[in-house]
Amino acid sequence: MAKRLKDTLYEKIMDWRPRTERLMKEYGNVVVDQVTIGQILGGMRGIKSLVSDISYLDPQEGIRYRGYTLPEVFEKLPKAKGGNMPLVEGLFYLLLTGDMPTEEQAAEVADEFNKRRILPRFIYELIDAMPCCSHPMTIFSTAILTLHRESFFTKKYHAGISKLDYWDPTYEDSLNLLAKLPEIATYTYAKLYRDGKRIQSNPNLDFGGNFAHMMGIGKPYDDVSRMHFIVHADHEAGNVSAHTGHLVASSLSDVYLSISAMVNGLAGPLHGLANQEVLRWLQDLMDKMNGEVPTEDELKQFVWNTLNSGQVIPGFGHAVLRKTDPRYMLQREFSLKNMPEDPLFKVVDMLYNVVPPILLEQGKAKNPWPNVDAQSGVIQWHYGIKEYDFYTVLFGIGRSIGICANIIWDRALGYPLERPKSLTTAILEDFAAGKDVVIED
Ligand code: CMX
Repeated sequence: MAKRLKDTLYEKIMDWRPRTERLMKEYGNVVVDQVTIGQILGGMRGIKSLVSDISYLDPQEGIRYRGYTLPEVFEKLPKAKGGNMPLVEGLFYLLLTGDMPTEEQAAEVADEFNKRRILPRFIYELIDAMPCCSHPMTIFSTAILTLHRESFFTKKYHAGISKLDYWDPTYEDSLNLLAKLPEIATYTYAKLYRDGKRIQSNPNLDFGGNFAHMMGIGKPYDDVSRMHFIVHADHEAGNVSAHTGHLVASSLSDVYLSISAMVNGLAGPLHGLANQEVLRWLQDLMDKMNGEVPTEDELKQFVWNTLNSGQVIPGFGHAVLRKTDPRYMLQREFSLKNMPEDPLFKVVDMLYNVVPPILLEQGKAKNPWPNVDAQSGVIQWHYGIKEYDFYTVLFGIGRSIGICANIIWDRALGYPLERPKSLTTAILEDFAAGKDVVIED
């Protein structure tokens, strides 16, 4: 019988620890990067100051999960029975261990999720008690936060656990939380948009399949869900959601507190909420066109009108990527295969040609190409989820998988409290004037 995931993880941790310990002890003074005033005032773009082994983002190539490109991840992960997309459970195994799982190993994660998926009653009551106009991301974050009282890590910490063992209850909390996210999300959806009519989960289905089942949407929405959760799982450590999760966890806040905070970061329109913004923007266009697919000239004019009114084009641009996002391309391929005649998809595909030259002509965006959010919402819309406020919750489920893997490894490698140093504008002006500024560490 294959080794249990937790045992495999423990061995990996024991192998990895000497590497970071040696880097810290013997090479702690080696210079990796220098920081400019432009970077300090410019949102810390490009400063190499974080570490994550779960994923790495190359500006030209896009994301790699544990060294694998996204097409490789989709090709090599075990597939769901009766579906064409990989199992989300297998992805979690890969992110956590760095090993491509067998079917048996993915099934072990499925079994773990299954045992832990039942929500405490107070979460249903909490969701029921939220004001009706609450944004689904607010409900999602609040539900996760409220689960904090279940934290195994917090109990162990108060009982006096060794620092070397922090990863273990963090692993347990992570599995407990991830297993519950589809139920939290679908109950929120039912409460907000389906008069509370929910569909009970089916323990015989995988993570993505069960999510589709609870949303009440038939095939191939199970594959859509798997694809959606996998492409959104991680994007290295510096983006707002990943960084927030890591930062909050660095104070030894447990996974519930950290993931709730990361969800709040994801809820901003420049980050995860962009998928909702894309649909809002497209609907505005379709309203103006009385539901007709616009001509290319009409589309160009609409894009320019948005830019000239001082707004960004949602779903385009990226802080790190400098090419079309492979997450966009994967979803585009799916759309071309499964919904080529969808009018909204046709508009999205026209935008792929229309927007980049306009952004280049405008000359501001460093990356004129589409990102993941330009394509994800239109697929959800096609399969009947028209309440686009909900889209970022789906992003949040996927992103939680990667951030939990990151936090478990943060604990395993004993990464400390994050605490960069801030300066004042006057100090920056002294640097700019070439003064001899001395700042004690
Ligand atoms: N439309 C219009 N202008 C854009 C733009 C876009 N899609 N993308 C960048 N720009 C502008 C910026 O607003 C900035 O303008 P100012 O100089 O007036 O402030 C200028 O171009 C330079 O920005 P940048 O260095 O290219 O991009 P940033 O790293 O500052 O920001 C991002 C990256 C994603 C916030 C930005 O491209 C954007 O606002 N895109 C639209 C929102 C979006 O799709 N976000 C989702 C990103 C993926 C995700 O995290 O989910």
